[in-house]
Amino acid sequence: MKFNKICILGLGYIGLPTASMFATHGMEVLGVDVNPHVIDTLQAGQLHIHEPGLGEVMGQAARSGKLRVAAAPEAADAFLIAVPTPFYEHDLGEYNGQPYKKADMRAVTSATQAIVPHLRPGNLVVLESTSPPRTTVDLLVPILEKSGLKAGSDFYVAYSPERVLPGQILRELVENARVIGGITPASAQAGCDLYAAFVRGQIIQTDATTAEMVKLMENTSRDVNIAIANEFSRLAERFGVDVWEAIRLANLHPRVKIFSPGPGVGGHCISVDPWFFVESAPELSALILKARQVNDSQPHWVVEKARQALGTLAGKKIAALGLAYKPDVDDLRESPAAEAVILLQQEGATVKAFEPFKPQAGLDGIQAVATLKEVLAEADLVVLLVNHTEFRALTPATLAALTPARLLLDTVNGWDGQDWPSAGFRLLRLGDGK
Ligand code: SAJ
Repeated sequence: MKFNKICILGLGYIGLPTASMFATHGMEVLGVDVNPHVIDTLQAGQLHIHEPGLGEVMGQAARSGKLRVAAAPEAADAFLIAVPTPFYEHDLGEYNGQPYKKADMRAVTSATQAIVPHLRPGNLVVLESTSPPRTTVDLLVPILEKSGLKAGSDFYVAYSPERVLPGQILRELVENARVIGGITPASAQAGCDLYAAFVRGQIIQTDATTAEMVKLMENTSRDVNIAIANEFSRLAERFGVDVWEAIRLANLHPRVKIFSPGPGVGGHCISVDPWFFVESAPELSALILKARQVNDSQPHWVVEKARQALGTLAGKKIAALGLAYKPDVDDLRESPAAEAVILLQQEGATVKAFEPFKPQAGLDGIQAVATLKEVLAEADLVVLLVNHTEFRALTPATLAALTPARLLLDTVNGWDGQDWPSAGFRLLRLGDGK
């Protein structure tokens, strides 16, 4: 199949790079977003998100006239949905007395509804948003068929998960293998024809529900692996072992790959997607639920470590290094670092935080300062919450000159291997029972 014009709904971390890619590979692309701020920013030639290299590709796409942005869709050959699928913050489900989070599919529903008036015979609709199993067949298809057309015979429908790593999106969009699940084999083939425009990795065809499950399995297995690393770190502290040393030694085994413990699991993917399994079949997802609980409780573990270090948290001044959900990104969504800061404050500490990738971060209830100097100026304890390159590079001498604190809590193993005691510091590391 040949596609000349495509319409991409949702211009976030996935939709915008994807739109720019199609546009720089010869297609006419209309990018759609319901947020007027996003449209205004993009129309002014600016970006509303930070992703290395995106500014150049988008600029190139816009200058060529192939990429336009608008608030509503238009007729096209293919429609691609890349809107967020968060969970409801307060509307929890319950199974056997255990609460679980439920997917908020409102953005997918309304994006699909917005396509209906423009749907023509021969069109392709692709869902990219991470979604609970069976969303394509049970949610998308019935809405699209309100057009009077029959899915699978009059038009094609496919699910294709995005699997790119924030920070490396542009490279991974091109190089990663792409799974395309069609509601019919012809739908999968249409999806392959579309993505072949720029994907250089393998393109594999399957059915829509398998493709949905593949995506959820990838992120869920990562979450479960991180949970066991976090549990190992607690066990190591109990038994007087340094978990980082133990993990390094265990990973010498050719078939063992233990992940890294840390202050918890954040971001918009790994901490969210496993809930889609739990919600869809709680009676079959006991391990997945437990892993979520372990990872979600990890910021509390950080607070306990801080309490042990200081005796009491009440009235203590704490400098928190990092608010992002992981190293060297500016994304603060579901960040365990931010959660740890809030919890420390609830225990009576006065916390200042510094996030170098978003120095003006305005997070509710968090006092974020704009410089490293400022965050360190008055502190009893310095907590390293995100393993940013910039923080890892700090030497004992530099830190000693910037802060009166002589107590350090490293939750990400960023400061191991330096001679902290000779600069007068006591270094505590999460997972280090020695
Ligand atoms: N983390 C640990 N220990 C580890 C690895 C990660 O605590 O050993 C934490 C990170 O600090 C972070 C969280 O987990 O808080 C998630 O980070 P991540 O780098 O594991 O993943 P994401 O959320 O940035 O991106 C993931 C990727 N999925 C997989 O690697 C299976 C990416 O390929 C997906 O495209 C993305 O989710 C997504 O959009 O679903």
